[in-house]
Amino acid sequence: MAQYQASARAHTNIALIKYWGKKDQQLILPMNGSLSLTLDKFYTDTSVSYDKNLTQDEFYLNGAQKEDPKVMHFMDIVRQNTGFDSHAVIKSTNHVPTAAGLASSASAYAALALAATAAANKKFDRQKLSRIARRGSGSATRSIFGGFAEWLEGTDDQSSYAQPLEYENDWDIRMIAIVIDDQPKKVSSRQGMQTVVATSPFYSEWIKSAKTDLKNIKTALASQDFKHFGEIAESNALKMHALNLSAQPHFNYFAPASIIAMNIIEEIRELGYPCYYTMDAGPNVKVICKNADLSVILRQLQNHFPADHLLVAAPGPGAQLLD
Ligand code: 2P0
Repeated sequence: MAQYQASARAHTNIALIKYWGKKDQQLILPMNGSLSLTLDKFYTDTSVSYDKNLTQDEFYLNGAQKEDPKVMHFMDIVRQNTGFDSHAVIKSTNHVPTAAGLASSASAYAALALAATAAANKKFDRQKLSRIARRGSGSATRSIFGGFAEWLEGTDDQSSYAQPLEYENDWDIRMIAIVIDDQPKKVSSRQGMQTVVATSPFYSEWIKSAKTDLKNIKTALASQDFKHFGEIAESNALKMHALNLSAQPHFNYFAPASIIAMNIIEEIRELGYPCYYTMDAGPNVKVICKNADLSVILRQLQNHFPADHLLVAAPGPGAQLLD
């Protein structure tokens, strides 16, 4: 009897040029292209097992059964793409260090896209997998790929997908996640970006500026200009957060310690160690630096934050099937 079962692992990614707004809510088409780094430390393992006797999908997260309409909707999209219309038992485990607050829909939907299509005996190429993952969560589009990835904004379902950016460099890049808080965010990414698109008076300038940032950060990557690379990433993140401050109603993801962390990174930089921060839809601050400077930067940060709140990650691989 044929086995309709597969398991996959996908790693989370952190955007250095941010996605923050959709031009199509249903297809999840972004307003601008984005660029990210997939990380080795944080990932999701997901198994999918189709069973023709089931009348609906069953979803378990970290061992507990969940009612998650987004997952059910995503499985319908998978069924449209595979033509295989059984329901499934889905078991997902997030491998994120305790209390990191870094669990992400990026790794979740990238792993589910691969496991759910493979379990239906479909071997889709990465471009197609990236398009399917996009329908679950925008940032998942990029987690199909390892290392640096660019999500091409596209104009329709066919043309909006991620691709790897394979530039040679000797940076041996690292990302330090400074764990500030692991509480659930007050405003979800989905809601936050929608409010911003609808109300920020700066939104049209953001799109122009993000497009320029994307072009320039790729030039910096190609020319191995780490200083310029980091400066663009940091500035792009702050512009995204400025949108939130300018929305109606306004909101923000800063905790007091987020601001302290950003100021400390700027001070470490003034000591001569290149390091740059970014922040997403939560208070944790992520810092990029070269491995050669990592120990000095960590030592400086340890003067302000407990060592176990400083998590170091390196570039991680793309989504992969598990045995
Ligand atoms: C990003 N973020 O580019 C941006 C920057 C957070 C801040 O993508 O609505 O969970 O599911 O597409 O992907 C987080 O938002 O939102 C995100 P949906 P998603 O990584």
